[in-house]
Amino acid sequence: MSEKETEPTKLDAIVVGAGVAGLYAIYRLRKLGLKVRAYEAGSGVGGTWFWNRYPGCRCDIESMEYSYSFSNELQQEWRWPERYGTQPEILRYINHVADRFDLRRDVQLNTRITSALFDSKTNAWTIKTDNGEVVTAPFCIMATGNLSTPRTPSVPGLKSFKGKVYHTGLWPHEGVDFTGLRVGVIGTGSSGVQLIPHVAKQAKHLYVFQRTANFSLPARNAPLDPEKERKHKAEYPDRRRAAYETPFGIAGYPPPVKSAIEASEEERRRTYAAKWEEGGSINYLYAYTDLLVNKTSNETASEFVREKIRATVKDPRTAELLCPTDHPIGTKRLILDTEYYETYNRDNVALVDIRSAPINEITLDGVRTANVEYALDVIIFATGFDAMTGAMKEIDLRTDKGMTIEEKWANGPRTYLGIMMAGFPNLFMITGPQSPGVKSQMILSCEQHVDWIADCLQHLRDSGLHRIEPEKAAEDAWVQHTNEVADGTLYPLANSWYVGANILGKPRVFMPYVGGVTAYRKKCDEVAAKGYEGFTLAV
Ligand code: N01
Repeated sequence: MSEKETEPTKLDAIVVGAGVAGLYAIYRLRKLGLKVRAYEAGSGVGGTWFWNRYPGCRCDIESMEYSYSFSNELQQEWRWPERYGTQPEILRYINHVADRFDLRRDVQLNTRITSALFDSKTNAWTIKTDNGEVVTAPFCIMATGNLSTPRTPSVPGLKSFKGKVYHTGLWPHEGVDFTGLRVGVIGTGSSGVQLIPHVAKQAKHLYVFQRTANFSLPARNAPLDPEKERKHKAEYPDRRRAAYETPFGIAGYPPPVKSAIEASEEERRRTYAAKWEEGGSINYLYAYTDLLVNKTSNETASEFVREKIRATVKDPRTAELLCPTDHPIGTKRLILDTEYYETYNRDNVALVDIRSAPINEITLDGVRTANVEYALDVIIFATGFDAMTGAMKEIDLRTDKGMTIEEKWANGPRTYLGIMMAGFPNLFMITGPQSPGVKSQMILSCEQHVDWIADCLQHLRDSGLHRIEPEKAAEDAWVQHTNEVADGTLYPLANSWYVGANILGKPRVFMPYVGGVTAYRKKCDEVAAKGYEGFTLAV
């Protein structure tokens, strides 16, 4: 045993991850006077915005909303140049927050947590890092992110490819120049759709290997209108409060008032056309009350987008392949793009349908489908993440009572409120499965969870308590409620990462809570107000 291991670092709270959630956790827990430290695998802070540096990476929620609300000075001072933040801009913002609030001194970079063990005699978590450090604290907070475990499918022959291979979620810091190269992109989710127009402008030839077509809407990105910014800033505190009263935690879109089938065909077309011109995914889904619960209604919104695709893409066969037919619009993350469909009108871009002729192998020279071998210099995997559960399952997370995360989540995640799990005392998750996280404005949800956790830790301290754990019955009821809410919507119809469909062998369970931010926060607040109802608290 090294000296380091015999003398563990002692903290009041361990935070795993220094993205948006982890940084705010440091800020908030420090205010309680706790000794806290975040351990971060990356060489910088920023989480998802640190890793996802592919060309075209940009947020799909407007900048004025997608930002921290905890400091009015911060939200007044910071200037977003565009309607939607680019990855470099958002990363610059997160770094600014880390500096402005002096958070870096409690962040340890280049450090991956490999294991976490709870000792029920001391009520403490002990974590080990990949550089051999041992750290112990009564509380451990997983700020590990929902889309932080990139996955490359195991295609036969991948190792034999003599060109370069990239994943959008692990993009090289120095960037990549595609000039003169033959590039293949596998995957057409949000990452692929954002990346493809940029690569197309540089590459000699681009092949897009599409298994499933996705719906995408024009982002209509533009420089931020100074008058809009001024008005938004004047109303910021009210707008932040209003956001909590909306299903997705985003204020500013007028809530829908009627069903799509109550509207005439002409009225619907006018409505969808106006939303299409305005840009914004929530905006589009807000056209009518029932787009995410009624298939007939949804089909009107889906077909409108398909018509736009057919009108944009000149080659009718390509256009038809790009029209999604296997899921209702909005049941997968609705993508925002800039010139995605237009890109297929370029002479140097070809769409390859790998649904009808799958990729059989990767060869020395490129990708071989059932029909053709495509010669390539570069392959980019835009194939997504082991979402929502992947990051925590990568850690050897267990208790001295023999509970492991592997077993706990063997048939899909089980949590109480997406914040804690029965059998894992004193372990908190920020935007864990069965919370609205990924179905909301993420920063708002991170702040809500961190605030709830901080209030909980304060309550424990004030009450002389040292241990908190959900009751199994409360967890079971929450899991059941989450499933029932999802089953009342169209979401489970899609083969999305929300149900783990992108990971071979992952149990098909709908993971986010889709009852809306308003109902969810009310529930969390009620639970706390009733003395942490559904939790067992102990000395
Ligand atoms: O990943 P995805 P992503 N062979 O899982 C395909 C957020 N995000 O990185 O649908 C061939 O959505 C797969 O095909 P299929 C956002 O929440 C936000 O794009 O499984 N293809 C699909 O086309 C988003 O939803 C922004 O048939 C394979 C693609 O790869 C989430 O991150 C930007 C395959 C994966 O799509 C994930 O997005 C970027 C295989 N073996 C990301 N395996 C913003 O705008 C997978 N695919 C904020």
